[in-house]
Amino acid sequence: MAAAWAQWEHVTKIDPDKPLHDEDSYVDIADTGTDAIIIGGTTNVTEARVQPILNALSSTEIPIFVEPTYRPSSSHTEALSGYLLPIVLNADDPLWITGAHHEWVRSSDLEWDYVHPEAYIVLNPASSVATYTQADCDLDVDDVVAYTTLAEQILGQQIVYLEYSGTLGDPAVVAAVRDALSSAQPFYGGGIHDYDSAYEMAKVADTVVVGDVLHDAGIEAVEATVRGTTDAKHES
Ligand code: 1GP
Repeated sequence: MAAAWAQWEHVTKIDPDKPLHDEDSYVDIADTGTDAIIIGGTTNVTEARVQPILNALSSTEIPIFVEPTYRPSSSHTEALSGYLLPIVLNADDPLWITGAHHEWVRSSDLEWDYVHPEAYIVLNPASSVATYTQADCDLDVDDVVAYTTLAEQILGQQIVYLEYSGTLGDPAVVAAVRDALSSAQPFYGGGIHDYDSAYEMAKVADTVVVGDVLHDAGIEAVEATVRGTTDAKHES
């Protein structure tokens, strides 16, 4: 069976710590043309904050995954397609490599069919995720490619997530990651805010993720990023 994310070209990430823009509502996101929703953020992705968002989205068909920063208490409910568990390969704090995961495995009753790891490489030193995980972002393209190959060939990861959260990354680095992978899927996230930035990154990554644009500029801006992604993938 193909992975849930095999067909994802555009993903919208909801940060439960941030309000939506203006009068936007969560169900509007499902109508933008985005392929999936991830509920995730660096802090406060707690069950208390996630559950109301799941409730608001319960009438939609779109796949919804959670990147928890809490111990998941159950791995699957009707509104939730599953969990994506980040492993931050370049974290200096081992809590974000195996530490938190070890605790979750010890203390949760996880249904493994609904839990999927993502191998993160955090590349914006100014981002809160870099601060939080104490990520070593001082990496050249060969370092990033080496983490990519490590993720796929040594750790058997199926998703390699280049996380430039808050800033638009270097397309050459993203392309190098894509070219280094044989079957794992490259995700790109960071700084996509309009048609052009989405188009540029969708040209070099299988899956692009938008986050801040949802909260800062709203649904119409997300729609523009969907159009940029679709055009990059399907123009003749
Ligand atoms: C964050 O990769 C996502 O985890 C998206 O980044 O918020 O910069 O769009 P932005």
